[in-house]
Amino acid sequence: ESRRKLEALLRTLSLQEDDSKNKKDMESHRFWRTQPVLKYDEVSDEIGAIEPSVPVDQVKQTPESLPNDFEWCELDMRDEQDAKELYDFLTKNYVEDDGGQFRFDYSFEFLRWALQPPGWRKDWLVGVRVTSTRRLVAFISAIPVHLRTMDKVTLMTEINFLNVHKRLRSKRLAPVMIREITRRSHLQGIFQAVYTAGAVLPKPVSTCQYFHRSLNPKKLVECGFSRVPHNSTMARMIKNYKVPEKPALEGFRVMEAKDVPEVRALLNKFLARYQFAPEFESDEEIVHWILPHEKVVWSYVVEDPTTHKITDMVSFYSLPSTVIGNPKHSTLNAAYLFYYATDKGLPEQKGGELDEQAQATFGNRLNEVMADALVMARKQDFDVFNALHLMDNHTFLSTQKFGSGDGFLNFYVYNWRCPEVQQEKIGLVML
Ligand code: MYA
Repeated sequence: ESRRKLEALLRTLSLQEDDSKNKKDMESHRFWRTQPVLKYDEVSDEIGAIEPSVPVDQVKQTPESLPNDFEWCELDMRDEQDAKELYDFLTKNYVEDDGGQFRFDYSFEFLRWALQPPGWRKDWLVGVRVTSTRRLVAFISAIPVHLRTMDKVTLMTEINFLNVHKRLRSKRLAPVMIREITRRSHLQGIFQAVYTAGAVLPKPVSTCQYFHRSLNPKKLVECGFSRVPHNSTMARMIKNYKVPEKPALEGFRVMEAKDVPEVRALLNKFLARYQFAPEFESDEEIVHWILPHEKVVWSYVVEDPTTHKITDMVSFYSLPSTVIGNPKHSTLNAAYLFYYATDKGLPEQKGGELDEQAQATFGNRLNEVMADALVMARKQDFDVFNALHLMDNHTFLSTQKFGSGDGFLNFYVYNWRCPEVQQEKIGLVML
């Protein structure tokens, strides 16, 4: 065990060193050096806007200019054809791993869900088309989020799905997309944003490593996602990663509509443990984000058999990846850990620190809840269960047999000065 931990640590250190080699200096960021973000060498012990908000009537009313032959459009996710077009575009052009082996394949249903939460706007789903052919060649999205940094809650836009067609890369179109979504946020009186990226930009609030829990080791090996360690065999791997047939916690069941208010209270209370986390302002948000949504998000609660109170909840979402150029498999079915909460071991006071006894109760409970989540994910035919090293995931990652991956995710805020946040104090999960 300690050797495994040491190896993981060494791996992290060497990857982080590589990462810093990839990092450009501030001056070479032609775009980002002009934006209200902290510089790499800047640290802040304050929280607040970097540049002041401006009255909405002083915001530029006309769109950013695009190169000739291109035009702005909006994608209406209620419309079958728009949603399909966006799905096709992202499936062919969106994020790939460094080795070019896998590419995210967010499903059509998933995109409809992710882009239409309470408060969504069509003018925040921004595309670029080739004027003559109407072909979609770039996209960026914003949705609203109430983000708490330390003890300050701010309405921000959450930026995601920035994508430029493979053949139009490196032509400085991304900065135009970012300026345009910024303008459209400003038009709604929002001057801060939160986003995550694998890319290293000025300046991460936090950086979290990806961890993976094999559920179907044979397929993962065939896809080139994992390898059989030299001191092991496929048969041993299969045995090692086998999960029980049924969940073990008494009262563990699928979340239902009637649980929404209780789940909201439990989750908001739990998220108070973290320094960088969303606040779910209404039951509608929980209905949207947490209540199970077929083929998109799975959520479970633990109902205490005697008091009938909801004591725990856990959710995960489906994000398959296309396996590029593999003769046997075309898709890797990955589940990603989404929000979870427990009240076991938590002190009554919001966000309070745990004593040793409470920490043990809490850690054991999260392990039990995650073990059951893995059982449910396997039942839904997921090949792998992914999680980041954030929230309280450190309490269960190694006990639940997650292994460290080679990906890192950086968390960023726009026009918001704030101190760096330790990984285990990040409570925001982005899709
Ligand atoms: S993260 C997912 C990003 N998407 C992908 O990785 C999909 C595959 N890749 C692509 O489609 C392109 O490579 C992209 C860049 C579109 C990423 N975030 O046009 P360019 C900077 C921010 O010549 P391209 C997500 O969706 C780069 O450092 N900036 O490059 C969150 C350089 O600037 P500088 C990025 O490769 C998005 C400039 O772009 C990223 O053709 C959050 C080069 O432009 C990145 N992921 O296109 C966006 N990658 O010279 C910010 C590169 O300065 C939101 N760059 O280094 C900010 C808040 C806005 C709202 C504010 C409201 C108040």
